Amino acid sequence: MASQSIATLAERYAIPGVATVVAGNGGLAKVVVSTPEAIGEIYLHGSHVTSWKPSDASEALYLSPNSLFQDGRAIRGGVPICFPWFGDKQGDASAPAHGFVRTKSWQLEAIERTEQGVAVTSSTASDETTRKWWPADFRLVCRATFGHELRLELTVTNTGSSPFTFEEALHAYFAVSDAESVVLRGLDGTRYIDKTDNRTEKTQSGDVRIAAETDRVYLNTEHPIQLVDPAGKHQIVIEKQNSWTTVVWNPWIQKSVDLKDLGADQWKRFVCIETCNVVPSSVQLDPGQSHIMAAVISVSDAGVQR
Ligand code: TA6
Repeated sequence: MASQSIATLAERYAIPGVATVVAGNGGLAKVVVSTPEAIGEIYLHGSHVTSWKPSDASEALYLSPNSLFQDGRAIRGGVPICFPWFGDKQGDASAPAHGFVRTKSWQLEAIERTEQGVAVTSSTASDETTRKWWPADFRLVCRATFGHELRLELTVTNTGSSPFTFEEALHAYFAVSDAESVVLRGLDGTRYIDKTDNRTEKTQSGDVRIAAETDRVYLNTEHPIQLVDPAGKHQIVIEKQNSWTTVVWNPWIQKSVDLKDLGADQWKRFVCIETCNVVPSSVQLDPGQSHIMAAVISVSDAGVQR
């Protein structure tokens, strides 16, 4: 299907005074939502949420000031969608990191007012380009609901005639005042793969703090995560559904410099907490089957326990 023009999208899907479609950075189409409960935005490039700010709290998501907004490149920050693999593709160094849907242009399907907020639904599917990288036939639907909470639902459907196994992640960048001062609660005693230490498997002791490059896959956990940012007087809770792994990432100083769409000192401004199903918790779908993974994010600026 030809990509839908921004004016046509706005005419067809906008809700006057609530949500519309505009040209965002790089001229990419984005849906902007503004209600008494929250403001937010999502690009059709990658179905990429780049902002969510409930009316009674500060912006919850980090967006790099150096992010690119162009075909073939992922937006740095917000909530990239990783599918059908996470990180580098096993056995193919030429394949795009984190799969290929975060750089595809998704189709806008609906903008609806619901009890939970304004729901923006977009979709993408396998085509001749994706089949070059991954032979399966699939359809993805992303439903992002902007309200007092940010609710993200990713539905994967096997539209082919053979089973397939995939990884998926809502690779969320959460805004913090200083990554070194935040505390992540909810993973005490959980086993994790430490990707900064030759993928050694370890056990989390107590709260997670960022004191160096941090890149961990927490295993067999559906536990909610509380991100406490005492310096910013900010607290974020991430609840998960149908997700059995949680990734925590911060690039620290050198990687922040090396990543040109991040830049020096940007590592201080975010912590990634990723609702996901990655190895060893990949998901298998038989033909016709669907799987829904969800993250429900809430934020409060008051009463942060130190
Ligand atoms: O989620 C952690 C991670 O896999 C890190 O290893 C790092 O590569 C990060 O994702 C960012 O990946 P990207 O391809 O967006 O630069």
